Amino acid sequence: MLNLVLFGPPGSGKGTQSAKLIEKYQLVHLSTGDILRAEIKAQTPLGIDAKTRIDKGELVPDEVVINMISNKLDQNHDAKGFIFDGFPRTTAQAEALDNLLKGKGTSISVMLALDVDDQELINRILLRGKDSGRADDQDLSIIENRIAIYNRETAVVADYYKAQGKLRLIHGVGSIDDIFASLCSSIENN
Ligand code: B4P
Repeated sequence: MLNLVLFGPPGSGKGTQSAKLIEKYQLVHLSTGDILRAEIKAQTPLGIDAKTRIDKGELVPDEVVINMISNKLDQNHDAKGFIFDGFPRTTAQAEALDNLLKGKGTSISVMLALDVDDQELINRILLRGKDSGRADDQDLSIIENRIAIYNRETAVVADYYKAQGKLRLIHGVGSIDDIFASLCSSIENN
């Protein structure tokens, strides 16, 4: 199985590149951001609680997202592989993911980490905020909070995969197609 973690700060291109990777490698896409937004739209109790956190740029509790991913893995027995987009975002989530995959006799193949400077992240997210309708995309202080939380709690997850020899750093500024080509070359030379 090909199991990819697509990693990077908010606005680094995870969702954008996931769409292209899924098409090329026929993987099942598991985006915790997308799943949470679907829960918010459906106004489930989980979604109502998640919205208060997401709108402030905070992370949703580990146990909530770990359960979501566990359910999605169970629903996709026949997958050729998975692309984890926006998950794991903490070391506890990374450890839980390793255990879930181990229970299914598989593991993460590689972590692809998109590297983008903060000002570019802010510009991209504000631009998307003009039509995304996402409250967390429209306010500079919320975007800065998301980036600060990334630096404080999420960036360290790269070290977790580095220790396993699975981290690949990808320059994430430039054309979407050029970045996609770098991602594919990292996957195929893995
Ligand atoms: P996510 O949905 O994961 O949102 P994101 O970090 O903003 O990344 P996204 O994938 O959407 O953006 P992309 O970089 O593709 O998370 C949202 C929130 O949900 C989190 O803040 C958190 O509260 C919660 N959450 C999610 N997962 C969680 C977890 N595991 N644990 C706890 N909480 C969790 O694209 C950004 C923009 O850049 C787009 O408009 C795109 O068009 C543009 N872009 C992309 N590539 C570009 C390029 N090369 N050049 C120019 N623009 C580009």
